[in-house]
Amino acid sequence: MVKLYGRKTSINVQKASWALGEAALEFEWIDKEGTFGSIDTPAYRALNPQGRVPLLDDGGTIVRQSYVIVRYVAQKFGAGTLWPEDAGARAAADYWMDWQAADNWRNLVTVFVGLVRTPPEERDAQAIAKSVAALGQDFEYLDDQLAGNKFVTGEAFTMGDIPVGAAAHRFFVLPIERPSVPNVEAWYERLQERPAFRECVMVPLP
Ligand SMILES: N[C@@H](CCC(=O)N[C@@H](CS)C(=O)NCC(=O)O)C(=O)O
Repeated sequence: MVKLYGRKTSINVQKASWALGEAALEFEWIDKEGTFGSIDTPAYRALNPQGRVPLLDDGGTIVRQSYVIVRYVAQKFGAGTLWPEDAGARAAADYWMDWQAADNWRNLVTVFVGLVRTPPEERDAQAIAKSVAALGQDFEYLDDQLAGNKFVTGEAFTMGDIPVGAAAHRFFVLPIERPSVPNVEAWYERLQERPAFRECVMVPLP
């Protein structure tokens, strides 16, 4: 059976578990209820010397890095749905995955770490405010994409929705000012109709 390592409160683990849930795959979830650093053991470091989660073990095939896991699960267990077969359609899904990883992530992580992980007296208010503004712009950009689209690449849910959907959940639950993004809100509500999104992503902030 496929094994997923990592605590459910990690956004990177959320992407992996949500992908597995969308593929309707039964899997063993190791350290689901863990906390930061809980998997810092020699046995785990033998699987991932970086000591990071998530990690997927598919019958001895070890897959690391959340976006790689999403793609692996999509291709192996969700071909034709999560993983668009057409190269152009797949590039569109890849675009939104890479946009989230390369552009949106740095804004989200600055706000998340600043407001959730940093005690108030140690916060860099200026850096947080700058990233809150940039994050708002990110979601305005996504809002334009979602005008007339049910999901990020069109009518159907694909792997392209997964990293952006996990980021959107954090965007909506963080205590920040947000611009008006009605298309993102409608899509976020559509995501909430999906059991795997509710179970894997809509968990309280750590
Ligand atoms: N680029 C990696 C980042 C992995 C990462 O930073 N994971 C964090 C959790 S979000 C981690 O393992 N932190 C240590 C811990 O949770 O114990 C990925 O996308 O998988």
